[in-house]
Order: sequence, then C-alpha cells, then structure tokens
Amino acid sequence: MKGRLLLLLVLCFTAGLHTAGAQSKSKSKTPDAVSSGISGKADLVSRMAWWRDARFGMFIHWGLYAVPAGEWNGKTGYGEWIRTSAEIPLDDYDQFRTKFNPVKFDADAWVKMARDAGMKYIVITSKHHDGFCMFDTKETDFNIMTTPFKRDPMKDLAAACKKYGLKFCFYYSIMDWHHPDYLPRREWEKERTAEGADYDRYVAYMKAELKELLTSYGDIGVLWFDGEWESTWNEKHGREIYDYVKSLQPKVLVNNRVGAGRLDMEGLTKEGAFGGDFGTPEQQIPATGLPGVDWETCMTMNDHWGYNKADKAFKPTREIIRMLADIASKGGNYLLNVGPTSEGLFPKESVDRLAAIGRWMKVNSEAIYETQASPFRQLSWGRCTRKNSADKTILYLHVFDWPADGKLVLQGVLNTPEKASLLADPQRTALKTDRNEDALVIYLPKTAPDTINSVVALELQGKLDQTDPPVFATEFDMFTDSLSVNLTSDREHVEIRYTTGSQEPVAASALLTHPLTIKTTTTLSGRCFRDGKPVSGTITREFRKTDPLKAQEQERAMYPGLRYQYYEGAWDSLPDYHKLVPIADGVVPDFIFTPRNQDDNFSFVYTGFVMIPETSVWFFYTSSDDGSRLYIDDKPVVDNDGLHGSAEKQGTIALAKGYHKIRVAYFDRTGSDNLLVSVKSQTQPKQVLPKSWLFFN
Ligand code: H79
Repeated sequence: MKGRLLLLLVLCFTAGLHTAGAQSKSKSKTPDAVSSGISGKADLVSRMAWWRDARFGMFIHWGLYAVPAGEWNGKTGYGEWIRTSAEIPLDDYDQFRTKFNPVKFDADAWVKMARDAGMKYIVITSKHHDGFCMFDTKETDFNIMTTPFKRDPMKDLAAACKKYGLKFCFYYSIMDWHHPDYLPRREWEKERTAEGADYDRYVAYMKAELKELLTSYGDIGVLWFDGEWESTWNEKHGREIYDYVKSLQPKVLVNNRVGAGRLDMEGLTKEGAFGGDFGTPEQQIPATGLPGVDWETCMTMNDHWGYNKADKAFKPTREIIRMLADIASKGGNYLLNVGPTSEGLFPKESVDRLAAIGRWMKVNSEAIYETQASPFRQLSWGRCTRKNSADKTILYLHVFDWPADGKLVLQGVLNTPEKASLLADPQRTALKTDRNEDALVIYLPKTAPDTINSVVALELQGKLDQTDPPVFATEFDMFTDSLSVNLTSDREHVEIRYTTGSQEPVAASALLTHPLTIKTTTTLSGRCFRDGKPVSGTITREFRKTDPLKAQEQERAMYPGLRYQYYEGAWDSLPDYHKLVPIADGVVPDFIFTPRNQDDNFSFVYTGFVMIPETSVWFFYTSSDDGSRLYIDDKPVVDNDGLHGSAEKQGTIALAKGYHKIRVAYFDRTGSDNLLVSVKSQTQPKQVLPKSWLFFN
C-alpha cells in the first residue's frame, strides 16, 4: 500500500462516527499498558494520572516541510512527508533551511490558544521523519540553529507551557530520512549509499538527542515516538529507549510506538508485544472503549499534519467537538493537530476552530476533564461521560440530538436522581425528572442551549446501578434452515425475558433459559429483569430466513486449485479487466502471488469453484494490501477495493452445499502485499479458506 493515501481511507472510516454501533465499553483487549511486566511500569497509575484527567491535548507538526507548504513541482498534495512523497533529493531539501525563518512565532500566543481551547498538553515535533531537528542539538547541524531563525523555539514553548500550566511533550521520529546511519534508505533514493551506515550508531544518536530533550526543557510530559515500523527497529530497541528515557525523567510517559508491535492505524499493540504506556489510534476513533488500555486518538483538523497551503478541508467545529465527547465517552484522549506555517503562525482556520472549541469547553469542560468512559453501550441521542465519588455518581449526558418532545430518556438506570441541570445554565436550575420503570426521564427546555452538544449533568445517589439491554450472542441475522439465537447480559442477578415481535418485553413475557432455535423469519426483543421488574431497555432485532443459492451443476471433472490471470500496472483501485490482457495465466493451489515478475504494481484474478461443505449463511472475508474483491456465483460478496494497508472486509451470502463459482480479484500498488481469504458459517468458526475446498475445471 502507499502510506499517504491511507489518510483518506481512515477519514472515511471516522465518518461513520455518529451512526449505529456500540459507543463504549464491551470490546475486550489485552491491557498491554499494564501487563508487560517490565520494571518501569510499577508506577504507571501515578504517572498516568494527569494524562487520564486531561483528555484533550494539542499536536503540533512544525518543521522544514512548512517551507514548501505542501507544494512541489506544481503538485500541492504534500505535507510533512513531502521529502519522500515528492522524492526530493537531500541537497534540495536541505535548501529549505535557508528559508525557514518563523519571525512571527510567538510561543506565548500558541500555548495560550491551546489553553483557551481547553487543551491540557502540547506534543510538538522535535524531529519528524525528515530528520530535521526543531531544537538546539549538538548532535547534528541539520537543526533550527542553522536556519536564519537561529533560535530554539522549544525553549520558548517550554516556558510558555510552564506559565499556562500545560504539560510540554515531544514527538520524536525513529525513522530518519537524513541521518547517514539510519537504515533502510528510501527505495527511490538510489544515489544515497548505505555504505558505512551503522544502525547502532544511529540508536546512540537518538539517545544523545533524547538526553538533550529530557535535560534542557524542564519536565516533559510525554515522549511521543513514531516511524517505528521499519524492519530495523525492534522490540529490544523499544524497551531500551523506554528504560533510557525513564532513567532521565522517571515520570515521563511514552506512547506505544516506542515498541515494534503496533498492528495498524487502529494504533494498538499486538498481544504480548511491548506497548509503552498508551495506544495511539491515528485519524480514527475506536468503535468501542478499550477497557484496561489507555489510548489517545491523534487527528488532523484538515487532511494534513504539516502545513499545506492548499488544504482547506477543515473539519467543522461541530464534528471536532462531538469527536472530543465521543472519545471521552470511550475513555480516551484527543490529540488534535495544528500545522503552523514557516512564518510561525497557526492557520486561520485552526485558530477559529480552537476558539470555538474553547467557547464550548468554557461551559462544558467539567464533562470532559477527569471523567471516565460511558457505562452505556449506546445512546440514541448522544454520548455519556461519568464521575464517581463515594456516595454519588454524576453522569454527563452529551446531547447531540435534542429530543423534539422535550424528554431525554435514559434507560436502565435505577439510582434515585438528586439533580439534573444543564451545564449551559449558569444558575444550574434543576430540571424536572421522572421515572418510567427502568428509565429516567429528564424534561428539557424547548431549545438546545448548544446545537452541537448540550450537556446535562445528572447527579445520582450512590453507586451507579445501571443495566444495558441484553445483547444477541450471534453475528448472524440471516439463516437458511434454522438459527440458534441467544441473549446475554453482563449484569449479575438479572433474568432475560423476550417476545417474538417488536413489543417491549414485560414481567410476564417468556423467560429465556436456553438458546432459542428459530425456523422462520422472526423479530426478537429482549430485556433484563430483576425481582420481576424491568431493569434495562429493550433490544430488538430481525432474523431473516433466506433461500440459499443452489450449487452449480458439476458437468465436468474438477481438479484441485484455481485458475489465475496475472496483470501488471499501477492502479489505485481494481482495474477493468475487460480492457486488459493478462501477462500470464495458469493454475495455482490457492491465493498466492506466484508466479509474478515484480514486487509492486501487479494484479491477480483467481477463478474456480469453492466446495461449500454445508448449507448455511456464509461469511466471506478478504484481508488484503492493497485492494481486493470476492464474488460467489458472479455476485459481489466482499468489496475490499482501494489503496490501503492490510485491511479486512466481510460479506454475507446464503449458499447450498456443493460447488459454487468463486472469483477473487486483487491488486498491489507499492509497499507490502498480501491477500487472505477466510470463511465462517453458522456452525463453523472463522477459518482461512482451506485449499482443499478450491477447484477448477
Ligand atoms: O506524524 C504524522 C504522520 O506523518 C505519521 N504519523 C502522524 C502522527 C505517519 N507516518 N506514516 N503514516 C502516518 C502512515 C503510515 C502508515 C504505515 Fe504502517 C506504515 C502503513 C504501513 C507502514 C503503521 C505500521 C501502520 C501500519 C503498519
């Protein structure tokens, strides 16, 4: 896949933010930040405390790349990756140094803007992938002291952060496109020899610079590593650097990119690998909270991290404010980026947004700082954050969609409300509340005080007694003959009652004691009860009976394997094969890339039959880098097209036992390549599509 294009894809991903899907808790991940067991982790809770309370920080991507401002040879789509994306030779890039003179830089103004936006910390690029050091370092001349500016802006920023009470933090790239000892070289950089390069010496250089960063700027809140994914960096390096920076500043926090175990842009560390102190989703927000894992979503305001003069695709303030609430409701932090100009100014669009966020935070920050994740799996009208004390619980109800009938309904809460009030109301006048079985009803004024997000503080007596609706313990909502459906609840001392139909289950409804077997299209509703009273809202889902596609007549002999056609070309998505002539064709045992002539810019189309072992609804998956698509009996089932890193997509189809036509198209642009096809049925767990099921004739 191609790194820069990933951005667009993950932006599409986050666009689904306000649609259905669990909003908090549930998904259980290894608490990598807790379980790694190395010496430095004993004090994690106390070290993390300020960070967990802060919830909101500013990322700043500032470096030499601000000089070209995203433009090279007439193309304007570049950012902080410009040296590599536009393939700028080292000497040309070096010239930007003579033009970097941020005479309008005002550290006090920057930090004040962050403070006024409600941000509690600043993470700034001390060195990005280009290797240029934005601080006064003795370790290389490739630094800000050799620009016309001749000053260390980090000194001013450290002082301003101290003045305004923000934590000052450094981003530091492990990948370095400038240092002679860093390896590997860029693929296109043929003239830059790697001869004499010594990676150990590069690691020593990193350490010397980190020592400067940790000894010259006072207390550093976080060291935010990045660019760790190249093969030269390993877990041992990660642990060594982690221990090293902690030996210099015992309280510093370190993100998971110090290690080598980050899986993808979801930003979490693979199980068992060293994951630093917190995970780092990039340009995306996890679908659910991640219990036991500290995490921080970093995100651009437009489509670039570094300043890009042509990029006006700034997110609306509304979206940013709702993302902050969404992230807080899932127990994460939001690190929102600004890309200043080479003159030292924040783009006007960023300044405006920061000010607007600040106006919201001035009224509502109580619902962000020091809060914990929502106890609710999903709320139709918005998000929730919470605070607990010994004898009281406060739920902050972030109302995105103001109820037309004036009634805000909170299901599954049994506590007695002490008071409900709007944070936007300076008098904090008590709103009328009511109970309807398990639900609390809060009567709201006619109009929302804030059309983006109005927060109701709901103070409840005692420890929270809250129950989510039960969940269906099946991924299938379609079946061919029959389906076993179960409902479960994570609450103790509850029983689940259900109805077949959409009417709300009541105390007299059927009690669920074992999984139900359904044989016709059925709508099921389930609800939790305790002592004969409902304690949760209701979940409703339709399970649809469907006719399986008939198997293909087997007229000719079948042989194990698949036919393939091999193509070459540089595509951004799957090409129109009708217009192409394959370079080679033949038979392969399964979805492999042999034979091929080149590592990049190629495509395979596989055709044949899949022997489906049982009549069922089937899930098919393709995981691919870059794009792929899977067809069964000429119907598109999985669409995983486009330029991207390893990503899995899923599709569903009901199939009768027997042979079905299968076709998988795959292409690779640049970078890594892979394709994996998996299946799952109503009775069989997910597995890689076995070779023994594949045939051609
Ligand atoms: O500094 C900003 C970007 O310049 C930087 N991170 C943010 C904070 C960044 N560099 N690269 N990318 C973002 C995208 C790179 C993605 C990939 Fe990978 C690297 C795809 C394959 C290698 C990381 C490792 C994600 C998947 C595996």
